[in-house]
Amino acid sequence: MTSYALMEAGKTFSPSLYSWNLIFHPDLFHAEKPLSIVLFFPFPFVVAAYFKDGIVRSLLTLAIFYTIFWFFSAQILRYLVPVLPLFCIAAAVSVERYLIRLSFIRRLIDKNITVVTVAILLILPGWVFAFKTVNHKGFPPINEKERESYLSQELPSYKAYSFLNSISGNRYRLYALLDENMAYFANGQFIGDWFGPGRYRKILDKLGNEDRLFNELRSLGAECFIVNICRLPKKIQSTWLSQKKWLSWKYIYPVFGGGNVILFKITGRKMCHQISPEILIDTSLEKLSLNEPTSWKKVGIPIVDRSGESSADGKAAVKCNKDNFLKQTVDVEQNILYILACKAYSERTTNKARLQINWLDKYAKQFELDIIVINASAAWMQYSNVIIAPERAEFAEICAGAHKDGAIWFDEFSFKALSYAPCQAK
Ligand SMILES: [Ca+2]
Repeated sequence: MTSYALMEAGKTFSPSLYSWNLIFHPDLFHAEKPLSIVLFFPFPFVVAAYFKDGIVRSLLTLAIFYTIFWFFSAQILRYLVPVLPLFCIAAAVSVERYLIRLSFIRRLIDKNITVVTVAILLILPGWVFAFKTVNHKGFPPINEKERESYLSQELPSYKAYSFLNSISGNRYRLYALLDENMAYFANGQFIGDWFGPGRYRKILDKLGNEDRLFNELRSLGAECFIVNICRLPKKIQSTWLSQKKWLSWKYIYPVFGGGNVILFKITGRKMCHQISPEILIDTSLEKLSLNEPTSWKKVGIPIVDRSGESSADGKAAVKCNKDNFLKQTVDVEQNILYILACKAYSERTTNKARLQINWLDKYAKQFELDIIVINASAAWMQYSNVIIAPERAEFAEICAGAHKDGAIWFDEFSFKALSYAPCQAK
């Protein structure tokens, strides 16, 4: 629903700026879908009618009170939708009062062609949006296989719920942190929202302390715990990815990772983890031939610096963007958890690093991928995440680049298998 960054949109209040942003910058209000541009055009008529027409004034006063309430609560576009009909009626009355009563306009609307043209113009933005959506995403899925694929692509955490449903059916009680929109896909009981007994605030401040987190989750009756890492507040996300405190937890341990989501099981039995030897070759990019890492494959022309001035370890590091990066292919076992780690920094902190694993089948053909997007720091920092190798995976192609624009420096990669078993009494 909301996020800590969300209130940024509402620091200053200007009705005209707000109307403009609501229509033309809906992303500021976490809009799932944009509002029609048609809503913007009656604005001058509505303002004029407000001072002269009792009906418009009544409708708009109600709409304004609701909008003020919305402004000081969660500024999410869909929460404003209930008041839009009031605005639409006020807009229709205003346009009728001040536009249609003009004689030359009245002469125009007496013609059928005018009515049809206006009707088409009113519905056109919706059709343009639908056309763009289908053009970009294709038609909706029509069978179970297509549905799974579509949801996995559209919803970063969908695979975690699919995994949980497959191993536990509907016999689980899950606490999902920052993932409230996925409640529909959980077959078991689902807890976690911005408000109420399972509100996020109670959990977010306990992520650094397993005992407190365990007690809180258990008091809610949770048996599983999902963390949507990409929606964590920036500071908490940075600490989560760089310190990986969850790795030392004994009673909350990961069983699934992927798409920036980790699914943990909560148990009363103490669990210990085991980490395999390093799987990647030349993790620090030091083995060079003609200034190119010999164990990594280049895509495009990433910049390899071997002066030692840009490296986190040894002499060499690589600067990548979204088109120019390194990748390395390694053997994996399906349904095994892996920890992927690297050190990264960016000269601009607005840049985002992108760790990507392409999963390849036995024919070395890619059939799935996992992407981890990291807010880059201005200094070298280690980032790590846990990912499960999907069924059919025989190889993993580890890629490191920039997410969208910008460039990221990388060094010290790591890819190791992770497993858990009950701790043995000493
Ligand atoms: Ca290095």
